[in-house]
Amino acid sequence: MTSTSTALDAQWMPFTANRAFKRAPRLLARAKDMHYTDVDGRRVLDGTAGLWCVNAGHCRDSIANAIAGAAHELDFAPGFQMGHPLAFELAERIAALTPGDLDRIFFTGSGSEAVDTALKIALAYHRARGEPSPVRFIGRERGYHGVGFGGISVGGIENNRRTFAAQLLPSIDHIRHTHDPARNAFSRGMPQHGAELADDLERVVATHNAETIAAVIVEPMAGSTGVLVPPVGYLDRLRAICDAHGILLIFDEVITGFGRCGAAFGAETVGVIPDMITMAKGLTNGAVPMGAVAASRGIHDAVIDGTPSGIELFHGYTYSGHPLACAAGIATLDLYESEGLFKRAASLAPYWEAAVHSLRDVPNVIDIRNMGIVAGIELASRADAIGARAFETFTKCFERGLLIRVTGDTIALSPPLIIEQGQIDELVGVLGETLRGVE
Ligand code: PXG
Ligand code: PLP
Repeated sequence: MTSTSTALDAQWMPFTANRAFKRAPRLLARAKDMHYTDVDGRRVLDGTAGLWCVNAGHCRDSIANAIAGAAHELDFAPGFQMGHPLAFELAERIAALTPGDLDRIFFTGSGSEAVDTALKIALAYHRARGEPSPVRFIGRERGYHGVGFGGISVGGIENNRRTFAAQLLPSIDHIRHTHDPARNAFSRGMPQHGAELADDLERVVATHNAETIAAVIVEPMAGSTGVLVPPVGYLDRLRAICDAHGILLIFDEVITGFGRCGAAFGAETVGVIPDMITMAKGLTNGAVPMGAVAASRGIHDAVIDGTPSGIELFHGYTYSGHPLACAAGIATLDLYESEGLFKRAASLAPYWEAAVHSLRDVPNVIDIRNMGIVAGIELASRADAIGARAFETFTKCFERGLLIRVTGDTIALSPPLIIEQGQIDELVGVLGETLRGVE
């Protein structure tokens, strides 16, 4: 006998309560623009852009056609010691969007792989410069950097680490997170208090000695942990401390990239240029898995020119620069440009901010945070049942035709950037009504 009697047994689902899901599944059948349709024909407004990735809305024809074209023309091309034009074209297109001189692009298959790649490039960079001692990585409490062993090691979400703690990377430390509800609750946009939390990096530097630290990795806006918006001045200060000590700064922009924060990258929104950016999700509008690392020219050249001959970086994935992903990426960047979606996100952000903050007086709401087209709505937890109130809200919203995402007791909203004002009203209206009916 199996534990469930349906055809759902074989798939071991990711980040899912498998038994509960299979007792009461939520199955999506189709999607178009701002909506999903489930297998029962229910139309669901997408308040989460899938999983923060479908920034241009679902099933866009130009992207679908580009993928189909590539599938007919060049299904796969080896990326090791071989290449194909689409990968070079997409790299150039990404390089044109990245800030500063972060214009050397390494392709991966996901955000997790992008993070592991960036960490490896950091080690390779210091080594290529004849400095073997910087090996330590510094992450941040509550950070999410995917699920590879590198990513969970620098990550700061305890649930993602606990089971695997015996085998995490050995030389890691974390700085403090920036969540400070006592001073910043219900901030609109970047909170005013907390720039000085960046000084926690000085504590870590003093503990370990700057010469042992290879890189610091943070999300400009921490999405997965429940939308933690950086305090004004915080990231500038982190940048300054890294510069003072020769430490590389990596921005993990898997969520904040591609318009989510009202510009191509979060780095541009906050006006701070890191040494590397990791990206994924919105790179292909979620249509084909793909991630990438943008490295500064200095990092790239140090590794490439520092190697006398032969392969300069012993790293890469079968699917690095996959033709279908490249075709999807190029078509996606075309759409972002032709529809001006990054600017659209920036100009819609004030309306979005006002709409989500209208939920302030709804029962159990203890904080609302926003940046670009992202919002975190934090609920008070039930005694001994962390996450239960938010999860009940999630299932009830779905029944009413709205997809939201919850993490702990925080509701995270990140709709496609094509959302109309009327749909923002609908999203916030359904969520507010639902919250009023959840004890
Ligand atoms: N870095 C960051 C900052 C992320 O947000 C990853 C790395 C990993 O990317 P991949 O493609 O390997 O999943 C992520 C992914 C959620 C949620 O609802 C967030 C992510 C993935 C799935 C769900 O918070 N972030
Ligand atoms: N495991 C085995 C046995 C492999 O041969 C390969 C790649 O050739 C991998 C894992 C890595 O797969 P990927 O390149 O898709 O990350």
